Amino acid sequence: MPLALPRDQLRAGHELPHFAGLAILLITVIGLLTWGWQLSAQPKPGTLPTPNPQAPVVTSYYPPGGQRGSVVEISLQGRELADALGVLASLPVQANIVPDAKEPASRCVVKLDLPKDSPLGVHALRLVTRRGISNLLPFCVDDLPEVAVTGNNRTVSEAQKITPPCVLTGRIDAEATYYFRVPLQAGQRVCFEVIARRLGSPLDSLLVLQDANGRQVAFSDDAPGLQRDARLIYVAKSSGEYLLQLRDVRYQGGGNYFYRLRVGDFPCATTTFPLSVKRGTTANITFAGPLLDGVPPVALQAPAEPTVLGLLVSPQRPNAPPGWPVILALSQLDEVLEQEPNDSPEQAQRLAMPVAVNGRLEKPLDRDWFRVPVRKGQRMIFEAQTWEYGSPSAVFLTLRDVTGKQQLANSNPMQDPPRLEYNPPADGEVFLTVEHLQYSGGPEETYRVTIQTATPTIRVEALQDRVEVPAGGVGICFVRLTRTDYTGPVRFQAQGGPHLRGEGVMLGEQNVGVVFFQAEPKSPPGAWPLQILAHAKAETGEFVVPVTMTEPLVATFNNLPYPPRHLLTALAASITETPPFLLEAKYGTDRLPRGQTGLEALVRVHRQPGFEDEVQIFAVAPPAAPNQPVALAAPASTKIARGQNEAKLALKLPNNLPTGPLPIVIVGQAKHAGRSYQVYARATLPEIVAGK
Ligand SMILES: [Ca+2]
Ligand SMILES: [Ca+2]
Ligand SMILES: [Ca+2]
Repeated sequence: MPLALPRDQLRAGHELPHFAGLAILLITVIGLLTWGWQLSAQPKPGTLPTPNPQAPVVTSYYPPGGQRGSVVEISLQGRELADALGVLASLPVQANIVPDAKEPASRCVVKLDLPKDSPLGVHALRLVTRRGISNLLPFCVDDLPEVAVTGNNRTVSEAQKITPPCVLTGRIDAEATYYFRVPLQAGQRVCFEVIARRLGSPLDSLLVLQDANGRQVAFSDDAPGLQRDARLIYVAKSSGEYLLQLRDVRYQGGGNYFYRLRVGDFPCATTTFPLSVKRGTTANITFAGPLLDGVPPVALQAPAEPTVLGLLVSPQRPNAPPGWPVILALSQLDEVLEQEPNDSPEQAQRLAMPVAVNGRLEKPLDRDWFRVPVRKGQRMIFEAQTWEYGSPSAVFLTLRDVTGKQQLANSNPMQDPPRLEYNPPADGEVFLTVEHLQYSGGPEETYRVTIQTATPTIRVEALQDRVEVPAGGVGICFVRLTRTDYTGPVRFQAQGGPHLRGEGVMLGEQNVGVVFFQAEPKSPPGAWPLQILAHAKAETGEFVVPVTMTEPLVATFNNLPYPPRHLLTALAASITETPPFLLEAKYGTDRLPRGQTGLEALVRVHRQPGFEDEVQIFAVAPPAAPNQPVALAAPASTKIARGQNEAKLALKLPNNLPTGPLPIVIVGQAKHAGRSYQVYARATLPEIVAGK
């Protein structure tokens, strides 16, 4: 369908170089002007900066999914949605944005053309405008035909008739139960699988199946491994019309309680098996979970890029509907499979080091024994991963010496992940056993245990999921570092598309810092996947860790404990139109002795012709981290008066800052021609140094 506006200008999409499996296509739509919102208040030191006031924010959208090979029309509501350029997606799609004729700032429709070969699963969409990029919108791509739920099916007599295979899409109101009639033949197998929590919906689904006589024959609240989504599997005892009920477990509901309910005879994987493969290798992947009969292994080549953390893999029988995909993790370790029988020390499987062993607690009371070489004084880490990979297993690890005497066990059974640290008193071997904490077992009770010597590692979390940089200006991202046996410096290198670069440094005592971004002048507005890598140098050599955005992603997915692993690195960068002013800050010194609490910055504004307005200036510091207080002891603000070009900003620092670049950013806010602007100052950070 052609676009509705007269000045529509379609530009060929920027097909970007293949980048972490992401590709984007931008299609330009010129919309209407919109009014900015109010200037935000000065944030407290230690809180995240206020978002770019001109960036689009999507507060609701529907539907959150579609069938591949079709065009899906997604209605978006929010603010600053006008002047959209397109969509940044974690899968190759084409998007047309149709602004609402009456309220272009708060409503639009995204027409998403999903290619037939789109990978199934939960993907990420963001709306891109000339002035910023939106929050991440989780979006499902499925293969099953879609059936919209009428919403009137709230009584048995109004039950909606459905014919498998299909996926039902709808929303749940508070206090409501929804009914469906499903004709089944005797012996027919059917699975009902809700995708709601796993898509970021707050719905805690519950399913009940009744036979034609009104007798309950199956029930599911929280299916193992599905993070409170319901899934039930039933083989019909007699032919007839069955009745399915769907509701929230606490009868809650509302506009964002959306769900997708897959119905059919498809495989129901909970994890891949193995759970992880080594980067750059080829592997044959099988699955763990119910209804996997006849599912062939999937051969794949694991990408080598460190920013790809997981791959979506669907279990599928030939000529049958695909099961919902599970996420295969990627690792740097050799991944081996357990070899049964391994139920006794005599049968213990010998493992080389370092390694990750992938196993299953196949039957109740299964115990898996492994024999691991150790060296005196070489500290070892044994860590089990289950829940974050989708496995329902609660794992109990023990370590025994060769005489069978227990040395260690994970004493806190709910520790996530279960972990043992062992300092071998002599060269030799130890026995590792893996058991189920509740002695249960089954084909879906998979686990992965990594066994390695304690080596320096870091984990870096971005405290925001997107970075916006005006053409010719700067942007920022706060990052938090968790160090394990590493006290050296960490250097950040970031890239978002062809015109945007970022860098930052944290020294040995610092655990929170800033990555600064710059966009070339005259860069076109648009958005790109953002890759931030942390480089660290240990005695054992340099290592590189991708920066993840776990906390923002957990929030996006409505506090889902384990948001999709493959989206943990789905950060985004956007280049926005040049604002009417840019800022530059010069600190009074390059090197600041630790303990000195006063610091001054001179802030200059570079005004575009026609911009004379006052600019409010203030400083922002990231939240506190271990060993590192908030870098501002008091709020700091000033203003550059109308027609003036500079002002001094006095900063008060705590006296116990760790050495390294001072993690402070200076922000300016102004209103101009009815719009609110927020601009970060270009600056070289002074370095806190020990002594005088
Ligand atoms: Ca549930
Ligand atoms: Ca086993
Ligand atoms: Ca065993």
